[in-house]
Amino acid sequence: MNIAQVDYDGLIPNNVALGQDERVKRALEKWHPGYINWWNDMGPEGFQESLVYLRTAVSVDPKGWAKFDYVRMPDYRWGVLLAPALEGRKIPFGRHKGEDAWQEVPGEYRAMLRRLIVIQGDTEPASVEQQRYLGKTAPSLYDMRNLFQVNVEEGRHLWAMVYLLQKYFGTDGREEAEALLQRRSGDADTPRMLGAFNEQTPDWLSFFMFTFFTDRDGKMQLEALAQSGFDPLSRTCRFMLTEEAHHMFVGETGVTRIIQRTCEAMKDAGINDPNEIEKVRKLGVIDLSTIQKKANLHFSLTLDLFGNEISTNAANAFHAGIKGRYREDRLKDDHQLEGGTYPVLRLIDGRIQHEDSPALSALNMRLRDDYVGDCNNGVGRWNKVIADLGIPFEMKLPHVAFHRHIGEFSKIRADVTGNRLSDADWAGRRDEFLPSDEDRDFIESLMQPQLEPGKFAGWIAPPKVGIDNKPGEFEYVKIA
Ligand code: BYC
Repeated sequence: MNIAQVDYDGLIPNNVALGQDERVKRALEKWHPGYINWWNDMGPEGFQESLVYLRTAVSVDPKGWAKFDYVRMPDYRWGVLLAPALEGRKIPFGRHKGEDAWQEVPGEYRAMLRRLIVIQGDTEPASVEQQRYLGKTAPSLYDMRNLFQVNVEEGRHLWAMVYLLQKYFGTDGREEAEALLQRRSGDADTPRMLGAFNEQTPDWLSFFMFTFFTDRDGKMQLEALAQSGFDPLSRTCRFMLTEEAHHMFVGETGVTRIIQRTCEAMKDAGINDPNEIEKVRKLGVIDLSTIQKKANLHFSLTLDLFGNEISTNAANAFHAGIKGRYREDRLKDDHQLEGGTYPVLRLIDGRIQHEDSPALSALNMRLRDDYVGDCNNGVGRWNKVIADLGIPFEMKLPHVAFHRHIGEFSKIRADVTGNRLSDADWAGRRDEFLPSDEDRDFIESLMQPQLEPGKFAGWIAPPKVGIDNKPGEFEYVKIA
């Protein structure tokens, strides 16, 4: 079998020779109806009969893996796709460094691996649940199509993790696969596992911020898991990363187009001062300081996804060869980190300061620092658009101690520059930093659907190019 090609003959498209693996094939076929029920209940509301111009993977070859066509979302061919095996691959880090990569789950690491796979799997359907009402307020058919593309691919990422659970974890894998369909984002009794995945995504600015910030955590975590000594996980994550790139494109260009539209409208109206919020809002665009507040919210919620500053879980996972660092294979050190240290920002005697910590225990922070660097590059690109349009405003990431719910800084209140605040000061100033009810109402008032092909809502600029190089008037969604 040619691993690069995907077999579309059976119920479940795959490039893992599922036809020759009766046990797993049957388990996945049994899971399939529950998945479709979940999609119908919790997937995009209101557009399930519409024809959406979606890409589907036909190969895992990085060049030309996707084909585009009109599909009804429930008919999307969700499947199991792994990047090709690298011949002779070795475990790249930790105490087993240099040994052959595992093709089966090593018994002593079974629980740890299962937990990481379940957590990763849990985020995927959660994001679909969070975004399920957005189709109704899409600013264009182009954006609606991108939302649905992201949604079906998050669905496929769930399949990716469920395949690993069903194939490698026996009865408990099957139970976990079932539970992934039972939990619900934001549910009081059966919430999703990580905090940020229980928050709402009430409007399109939030959606773009989520795909910019939270999908970027997805990228970092998948890069770290793609290094895993457990080869099926590594191969799964490597293919997921090719899909993830589009999600971040959606976030980055979405926010950029909003910023661009705001700055253009300000220029046209002769408003140069970004603090003239009411005047800017009267133009029907989102003022830059409200965009900054949304960025503050989504960045801080996403930082929580990196776990605690000092983490034995992270140390154990690295030591075991299960979860590496961001792009471990490009780093130049001993890949074992047993003696080294890493500077971690901590709360010491009430003050926020760096402390050298054992490198193994600091791995969550190392990944988070890489993440912050990656976010800053994106923010730099937003700022270039603002500067090119001549508006004196700079977007900034807030301090990592700002508005945290996990880790050291969850115990304190801090402003966006990292100055500690009393509870009373925080209560008084919160709306300076985070979207207020009034901000939310204003954004909501703009969320009117624009469903005419080639047209865009007034608060967002059109994209530079279409999806699959389609022209501006292209009907990305044929609404049923
Ligand atoms: N919320 O040792 P610690 C994506 C728990 S996004 C709730 O610091 P660790 C996507 C923790 O479970 C990427 N609980 O944790 C994006 C632990 O509990 P137990 C998703 C939390 O393990 C957009 C305890 O606190 N993938 O793909 O070092 C759309 C001690 O914590 C949280 C992954 O995250 C939290 N935020 O780090 C769609 C990769 N943080 O076990 C998709 C897999 C910590 O002691 N997951 N806790 O009861 C991991 O690598 C790690 O589990 C974490 C946490 C980095 C999340």
